[in-house]
Amino acid sequence: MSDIKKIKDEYLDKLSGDLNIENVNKIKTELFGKNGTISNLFKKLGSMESSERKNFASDLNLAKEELQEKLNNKFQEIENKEINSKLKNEKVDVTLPERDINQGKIHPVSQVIDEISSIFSEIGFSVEEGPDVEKEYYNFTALNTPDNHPARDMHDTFYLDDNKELLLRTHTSPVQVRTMLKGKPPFKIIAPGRTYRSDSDQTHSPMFHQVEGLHIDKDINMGHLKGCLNYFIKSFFEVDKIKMRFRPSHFPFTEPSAEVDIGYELKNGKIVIGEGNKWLEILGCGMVHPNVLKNVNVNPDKYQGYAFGIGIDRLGMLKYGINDLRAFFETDYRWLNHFGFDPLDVPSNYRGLSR
Ligand code: 2NM
Repeated sequence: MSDIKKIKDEYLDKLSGDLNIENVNKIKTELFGKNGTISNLFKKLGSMESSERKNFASDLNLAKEELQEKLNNKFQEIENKEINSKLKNEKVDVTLPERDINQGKIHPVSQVIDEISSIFSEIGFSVEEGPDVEKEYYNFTALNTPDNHPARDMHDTFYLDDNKELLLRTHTSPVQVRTMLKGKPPFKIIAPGRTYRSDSDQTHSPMFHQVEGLHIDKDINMGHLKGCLNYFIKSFFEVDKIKMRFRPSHFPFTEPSAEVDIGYELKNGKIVIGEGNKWLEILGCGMVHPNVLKNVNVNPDKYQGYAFGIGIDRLGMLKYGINDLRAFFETDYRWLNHFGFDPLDVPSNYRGLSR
């Protein structure tokens, strides 16, 4: 028997056994690898007499084809076996109970910030953000609130160092300061975000949320302020008409300054915004003080405008009938499930802001 036939029979026999994928791969290498038995026989062809070569080459090619076919069949056989055993063992048990799906909820504060941002962007305001940890200068001094100013005590500031140079911002006004310092007028922005004051009771949380607005341009006056706020309040509370009054007030960064109340009435113990003869204070505002404009390199003889500050948490409580501020920040899932918003729920007044 020729060498070729012996080798062929030996390997066909080997490949008939019960093999796994590693065994077959090993045999493949033994035969057809760089130094494989068949590969080496092909190398011999070059040094053979032509008379001998013809038969040898023919036998070798036939053996090669036969062995390759056997190898392929073996690979296929093993693969089929695996698939069949998977099909047998990995059945889906349709009688198992379904898994719980935990759909998250959007916190009322996030919801209200989205609503406010949508409303103001409709009338040309863009949204700006800044750091929670602020420099004393941006939070107070630039806002016409010098070192000895009594308004500083009013804010119950959390200072972060002994020199009182770093603090947790007490309002989002420093965002307006930063925006004006890095740009040129006109400015038409709102700044929503977290704010901090050392104050804690049923209606005050040491961390709370504010949105402040700023509109600076040539010839902006208090009429624009009234129109803007009137539009915002109606839009936010989804009413056609609103009762609104401006009470004189004082802020270091505005002159004149005012606090705004809106009319409401109690119906079955619930607050109804709009008509009624009761007043609810909801925001502070005014015309930006010329000193503030000078501090941010805006010429107050050319440019002026209004600013306002609104407490977001209270606004959300009013709109969605939530009565305890502290529950907002207790991260109680039962509360969030009740008062939170479905991420896929698109409200009828949705204005296309994506989160
Ligand atoms: C308020 C009330 C009145 C205010 C002022 C500024 C700035 F930076 F332009 F001077 N931002 N926000 C402002 C004015 C805030 O909150 C009750």
